[in-house]
Amino acid sequence: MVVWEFFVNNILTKPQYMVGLIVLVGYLLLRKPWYDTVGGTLKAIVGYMILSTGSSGLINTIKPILYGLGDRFGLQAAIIDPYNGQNAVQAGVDAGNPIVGGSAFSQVMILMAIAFVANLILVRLNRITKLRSVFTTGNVQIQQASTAFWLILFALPALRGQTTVTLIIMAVVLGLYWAVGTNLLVGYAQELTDGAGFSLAHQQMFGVFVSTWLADKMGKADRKKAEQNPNRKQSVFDKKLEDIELPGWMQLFNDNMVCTSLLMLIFFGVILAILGKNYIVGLELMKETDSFFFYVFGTALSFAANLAILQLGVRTMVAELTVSFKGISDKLLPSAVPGVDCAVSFSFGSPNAVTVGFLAGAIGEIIAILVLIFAGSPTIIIAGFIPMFFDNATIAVFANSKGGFKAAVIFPFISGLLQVFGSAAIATWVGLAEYGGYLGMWDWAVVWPIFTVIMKFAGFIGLAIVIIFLIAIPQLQYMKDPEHYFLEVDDYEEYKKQKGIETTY
Ligand code: ASC
Repeated sequence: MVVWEFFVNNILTKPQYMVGLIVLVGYLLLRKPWYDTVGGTLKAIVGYMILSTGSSGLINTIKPILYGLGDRFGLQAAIIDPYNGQNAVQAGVDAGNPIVGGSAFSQVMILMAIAFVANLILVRLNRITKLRSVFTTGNVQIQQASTAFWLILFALPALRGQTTVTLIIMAVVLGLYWAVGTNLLVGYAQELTDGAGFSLAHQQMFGVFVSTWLADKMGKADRKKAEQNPNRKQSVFDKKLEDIELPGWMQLFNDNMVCTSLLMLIFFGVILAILGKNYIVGLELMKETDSFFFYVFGTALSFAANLAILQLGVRTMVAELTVSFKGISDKLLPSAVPGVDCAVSFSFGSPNAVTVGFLAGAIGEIIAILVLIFAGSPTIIIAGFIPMFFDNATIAVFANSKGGFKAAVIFPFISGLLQVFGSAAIATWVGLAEYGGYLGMWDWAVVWPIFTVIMKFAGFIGLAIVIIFLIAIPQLQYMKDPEHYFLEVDDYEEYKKQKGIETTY
């Protein structure tokens, strides 16, 4: 128990060390010289730390501004943000809310650990389960374990007053969600990264899958139309963002750093103008004597700076992870890839997709929040930065790779609506809104609420339906192309050759 607790607290929940451990074990299994092993492990950890520095830089700069928007207008609202969501569950547990009455938050940690083991076992048995990816992003696993704990106990009161059996039942659902979600994106991630050998393990895996699938249909329909009518000029919106060549002065936007800076200047310029200098000074984000213009300018440009830091971290880490995971997939987990943070995708595809997705998602969220306010919803939502940015940018990167600019706008926009409406509904229904926050990311605003409804109304039959649904997904993926299903992760070059796929990036 002591060793296990040490592992959970220091490694499993700290993705930088989890990735470091994976790289270390991978290189040891590959029997690399000790200096390569040490060097690679350190680089992977440092790479992850750089990624986190960029991501925290973004979060810490923008978070107070978005919260300020709700506060400025005196809204009593639930914040959608994974950390607030986790705190809300903890507050509910501490307050002895009847849904989780008698539980201690430490049970959430045990749930997370058992679910992680369930994920490993499911992938180890992948000739039967067809699951090819392990969830390694511990920071989001705690948030998800907390929310799943609450939702399942809400839906199935018979499980309250938990025993070990209860935790195991929950862990099966959560471990399946992790394994199935990250497996869903193996194909799209391999395509986007030209076989870098990882998938996403985050909070919008189903969201990215559905959006990319629809974007693919859209892209194919556009290409068909173009073939049928060769004279038709392709619109800018049909093109992939990286293929758009802007004329004259608009070339400015071709450079990602410049494009991000300019668009953020407009976006934050508007928000900060609404908040006003006095309010920002009151939040102690700037001094009275500082120039407001430079505060706005600095905030907007720091977005581009932090994004560049994040991307450097990704490149540093991914290079090591790709090579070393071969050791693990040769010896321990055949035909498997690691599932990593969604931000890793920001270094692939079009960098401008990140910015476009964020803005389109933000507009969707703002519209949805206004609808809630005007419709007199019992729960108003305050948009947190993490769902607004990380979900929508990731969806845009993948959607753009299939359906171009149009898809990179439409799917994050829809995501923004779903995040707000889905979260408002579920957080009110299950009582988490009362504690001020909800996880709010795509899968937790759409997929888990659906699971919760099914389990609430069909009881244990509902639980069985959810489990069977999850188990069936990878089987359906496998049935589509049994011959190449595992080759896609075992040897991507050979896979491409056999499938006649050209390298796109
Ligand atoms: C999350 C979460 C974070 C960020 C990070 C993005 O959901 O909890 O800290 O997204 O993982 O890189």
